[in-house]
Order: sequence, then C-alpha cells, then structure tokens
Amino acid sequence: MTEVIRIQEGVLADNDRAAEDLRLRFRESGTCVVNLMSGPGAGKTTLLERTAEALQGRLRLGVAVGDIQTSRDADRIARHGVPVVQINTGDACHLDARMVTPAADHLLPLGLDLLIVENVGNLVCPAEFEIGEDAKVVMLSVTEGADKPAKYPLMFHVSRLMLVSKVDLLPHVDFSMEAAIADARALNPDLQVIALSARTGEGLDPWIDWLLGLRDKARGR
Ligand SMILES: Nc1nc2c(ncn2[C@@H]2O[C@H](COP(=O)(O)OP(=O)(O)O)[C@@H](O)[C@H]2O)c(=O)[nH]1
Ligand SMILES: [Mg+2]
Repeated sequence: MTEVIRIQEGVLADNDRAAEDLRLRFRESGTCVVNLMSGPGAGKTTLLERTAEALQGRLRLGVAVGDIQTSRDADRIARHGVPVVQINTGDACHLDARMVTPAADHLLPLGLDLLIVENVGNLVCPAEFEIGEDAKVVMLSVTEGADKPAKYPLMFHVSRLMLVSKVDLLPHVDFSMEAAIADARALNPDLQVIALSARTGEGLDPWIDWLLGLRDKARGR
C-alpha cells in the first residue's frame, strides 16, 4: 500500500517540475494560459468555437485539445481560423505537463496572447495535474446535475471560475443553479461563476470579458 502511495506522489512531483518549466516558458513568451476542464460533453469545444469567433481581431488565440483519440475537436476549432494542436493521450484520462510540452513547442513561437487548453473530458484526474496555467476553469452543464460539485470536490476546489453551460436547456432539466453554486462555493469560497449558453449566446460576453481580464493580469506578471 505504502509503495503505491509513493509512486503516486512521485508522479505528481515529476509533473510539478515539468509544469514549472512550462510556466516559465509561458511567462517568457507573454502567453496567458487557461486550463479548461469538464466531464465529457459539457460543451467545451462548442464554447471554444464561439470564443474563437468572439476574439477574432482582438487578441491572438491558440488552442490545445486533449482527447484519448481522434482530432475531431481540433478540426472543429481550426475551422474558426485559430492555430490548434490536438494531443492524443492514448489511454490517459487527463493531460499532464509533459503532454502539453510538444503543443507549447508548436504554438508559443506563433506569439500568442492567450492559449486555452481543452483538457480530456473527466471531472476527476485533470484537477490533479498542473500544466503551468494561469487559471483553471471548470465547466458544468445543466444536464449533468447540480450534485456534481459535491461529488467531484477537487475539480471545483482548484478552479478559479465555474462555467455553468447549456443554460438554454434549463426549462427541460431538473437543475438547481442555487444548489450547484452553494456546493461549489462551500469547497471554494472565491469561485467565480458565469452561466452561459453557446447555443443562444447568453453569458458569452462575461466569459470573453473574464478572459480579457485574466490576460491583462497575466501581462503584469
Ligand atoms: N443545448 C445546448 N447544447 C450544447 C451547448 N454547448 C454544447 N452543446 C452540445 O453538447 C454536445 C457536446 O458538446 P462539445 O462541445 O463537443 O462538448 P465537450 O465534450 O465538452 O467538448 C454537442 O452535441 C453540442 O452541440 C449549449 O450551450 N446548449
Ligand atoms: Mg471537446
């Protein structure tokens, strides 16, 4: 048992070192980095498509997408004219700093203002692995149920912002916004919240403003 715990600690310590290298590189290149996490299908890629459209001509955005297989998400985002790298993790259920490094090698020379990393769809493992980001963002769709913050606490504890997605579906589902936010803030009192719909565009402006604010803060690092 003890041996297993040591292995896990070793993996995380190795990752922290690689993440620190990445953090320095992001800082040197003046790139603000967001780690976007959620369960599968919450709407990350769809939001990134809308985000690419909204930021066009305002700042230089790049995206790295982690998936176990396929380049489908990267293909969707690339259609919106932003540089994208797809990272296939094989069997890993999260991105770690070593997996993000080749994507950084490819994207940082392009001189990006903002890099958004769409993590592998999973509410558990991605929360454990630093990738040198400026901020972690968790997305929870209203179709997943308001109990998820309490059931997957680390994800909500480590994130700076919670996006509650697919709010256009609220009339059709049994989702309590108050309960989801209360449970998430019990884990993380400073957690910011934006409710949005990539379908109707509701909440997109606050999301874009949040990204621009983060980017401005990162400039002053
Ligand atoms: N109704 C509704 N559906 C959405 C919204 N955003 C995404 N979807 C749908 O949810 C599914 C999963 O979206 P996707 O962006 O691939 O999720 P990801 O796995 O988190 O990247 C797709 O069928 C999308 O069309 C939204 O705001 N409202
Ligand atoms: Mg996706």
